[in-house]
Amino acid sequence: MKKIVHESAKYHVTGEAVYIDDMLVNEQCLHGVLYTSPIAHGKIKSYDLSAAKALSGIHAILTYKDIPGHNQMGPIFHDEVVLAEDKVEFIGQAIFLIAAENEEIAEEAKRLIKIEFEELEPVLTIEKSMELGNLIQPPRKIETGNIEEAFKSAKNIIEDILYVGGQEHWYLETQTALCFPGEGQEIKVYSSTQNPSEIQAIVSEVLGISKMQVEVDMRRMGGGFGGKESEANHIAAWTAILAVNTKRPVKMRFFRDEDQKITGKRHRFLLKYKAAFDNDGIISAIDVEQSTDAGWATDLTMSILERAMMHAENSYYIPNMRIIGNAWRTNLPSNTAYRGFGGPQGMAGMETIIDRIARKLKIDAAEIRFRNFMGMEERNTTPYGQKVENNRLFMLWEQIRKTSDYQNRRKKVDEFNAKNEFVKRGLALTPIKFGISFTTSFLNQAGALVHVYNDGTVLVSHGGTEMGQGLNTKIKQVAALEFGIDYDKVRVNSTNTARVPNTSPTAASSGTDMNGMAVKNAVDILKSRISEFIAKKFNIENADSKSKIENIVFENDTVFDIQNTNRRISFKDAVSASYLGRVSLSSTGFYKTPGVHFDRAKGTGNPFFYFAFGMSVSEIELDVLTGRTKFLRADILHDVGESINPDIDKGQVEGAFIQGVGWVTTEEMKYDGKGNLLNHSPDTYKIPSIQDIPEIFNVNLLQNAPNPNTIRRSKAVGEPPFMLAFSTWLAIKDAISAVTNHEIEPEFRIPATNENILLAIEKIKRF
Ligand code: MTE
Ligand code: QUE
Ligand code: MOS
Repeated sequence: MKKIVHESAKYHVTGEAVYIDDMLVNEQCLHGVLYTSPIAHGKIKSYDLSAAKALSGIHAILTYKDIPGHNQMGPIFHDEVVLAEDKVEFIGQAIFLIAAENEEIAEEAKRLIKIEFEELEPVLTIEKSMELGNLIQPPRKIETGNIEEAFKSAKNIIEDILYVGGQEHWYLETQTALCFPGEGQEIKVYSSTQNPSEIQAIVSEVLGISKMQVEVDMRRMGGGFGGKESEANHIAAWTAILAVNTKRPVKMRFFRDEDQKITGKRHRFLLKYKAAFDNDGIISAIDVEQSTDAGWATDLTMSILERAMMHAENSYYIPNMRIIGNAWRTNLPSNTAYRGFGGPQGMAGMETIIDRIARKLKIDAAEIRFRNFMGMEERNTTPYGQKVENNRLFMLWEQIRKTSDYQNRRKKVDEFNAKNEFVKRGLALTPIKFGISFTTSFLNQAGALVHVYNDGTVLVSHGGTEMGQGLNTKIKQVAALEFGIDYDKVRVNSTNTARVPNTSPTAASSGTDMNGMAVKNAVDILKSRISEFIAKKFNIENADSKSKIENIVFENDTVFDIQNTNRRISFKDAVSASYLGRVSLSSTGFYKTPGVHFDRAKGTGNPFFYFAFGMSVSEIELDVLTGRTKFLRADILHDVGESINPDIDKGQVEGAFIQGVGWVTTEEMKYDGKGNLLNHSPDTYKIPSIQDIPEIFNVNLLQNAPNPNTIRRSKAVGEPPFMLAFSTWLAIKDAISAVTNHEIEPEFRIPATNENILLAIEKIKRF
């Protein structure tokens, strides 16, 4: 296979790539700015906008009363106002919208706004919200077997709480939107969004117009990571309201600190667990209660919680399991989708349980994992009743144990720790199993629109969005491979709601799976039309034997009869002949994932089309006196089926893993007692950088593991490798635990920051 680089790589490097803020606009374009709440909870008593409105260069200062349609922008539940009415519920909540000639004038107007609040007590922690009983939606449950019975007959039981922290998305391009009002009610919206159809829905709702009036266009995002799935709705709604009000193009973009303070993050979780196991470490029962911080509004929280619950067993067979899910309301920004969509938080509980069983029984944790793996033929049902097919865990286990030299290194680490008092090493091997498909079944559909021009070139539109993950590169490859033409003869257009309607978000790692299939469907339709015409043409030109439509093949830039390969025409000539023969050279395509369903009330079903698997081994070195860690080595083996583009997939695995490492190690949100985020820029919020990459980093894709019934036998890759970072997290725990020669269970949480590590060491030393 020819090596194909990311279709935007050159533009990214040269700066030619056009992000929304790079689009050419003229002097008519106004700048939109938010006036936001300085308090986390309170009532708006009064305000005065007159001085601000009088400022020269100000075109509009709007309140919720100026919204032409509904004051509502919740994606699923309608509990999210566009602009505050009489109360504010988090620091950073939008109250007024400002449109000005430039950002400086808008900032000055902000200073001239007078507003008075009556402050109320804010709820800033999950514990406090639980105390007050502030559930944001009804609780959820998944249950299998009989945990009561299993606990009664248990040989060993462990019980504890795990805190799992949130995470800031840190996409390089902050939230942005640009709107152009048109004739009548028409409006064109450029939005940095993973979900153009939802932008269309929200803009039409807040403007009180129908969807046919709203065209949303999205060329590329400078990263999304889930942070532009529903979060992008807000800035698009605000920009659209200002554009319609001023009858001018309006652009809004957040500054980094503003983005970090105002937008939702990965959900933090508090996991309460109880596990029963025998003396070999085989788990018989788990009871887990997942409590999450929804923030002030529901947003995607219930879908995220659902996915957390569906990953509570990770890669293991748990015959008796109960998973309760609760989402709590707080006075913080509404938490949202982030790579893994709850899966990482759910799996963290399971990996902690395994690790604790191993320490309690003094058996290597990797061995305990292996003993509890989901089976190939039996012991292979998830708590929600789906059978795990094409289980790759054993393939991965065999290979990574060898390539990482796990057994030897385990011995070496133990020897090293026996000899060193102030430096300890830690090693861990962890697996992942991640369900592919939206658990909300209707979202598992995609559309495409493929045009073949009569010069033999192809323009592809599809419902997915490019955020750096390489979707458009893979789509280009799929179209070229299916047409049997050169890769450079295909271009993928921007994502546009006027070309492909009613699309799902590009999320749940299913972008290539679904849009790739929709594009293939369109290409198949076009190929059959062209084949029919070309078969006839061959028959007219050669009277000897009949060419049949089924025998026409598209390969190597040509179209030929497989029965008589002399009957051959170039793709370009076939297309131009078809055009002259009045054959339609444009087709839509559609795909829906077969067989997925889930019954929420019962908590059972087959929500996933298939599972992605991976395994990793991490080794770290810990300075016991300072709590500093050094990442010595990581080995990763990840299953992407038959890769459409191995370089892009490897990039996804590395990127996801390191993003996961950031989550489990250095990234931590700190709030003051009033709900102010204290670390809202990269100088205090520590994302991974080059020094955080392991000194030895071996990343490999599992070979000879085609995925049945997917586009070109590939597998989704975007989110699953994020969770490979559990090996890094537990390697750190292993090193801490070595301080007392594994006699005392250390206190541990996500993230294992320098500070948290040092506190854990101090605590076990004092025992
Ligand atoms: N990779 C890059 N470079 N940038 C991103 O924003 N988002 C991730 C993942 N990989 C992301 C990324 C997330 S959260 C998802 S769901 C998938 O990409 C979405 O794209 P896909 O379905 O095409 O894999
Ligand atoms: C994974 C996901 C999403 C999901 C379920 C997953 C996701 C998403 C939704 C969702 C659910 C209901 C809706 C809606 C979206 O569910 O990203 O608009 O009504 O947006 O398992 O990534
Ligand atoms: Mo990814 S969190 O599903 O956008």
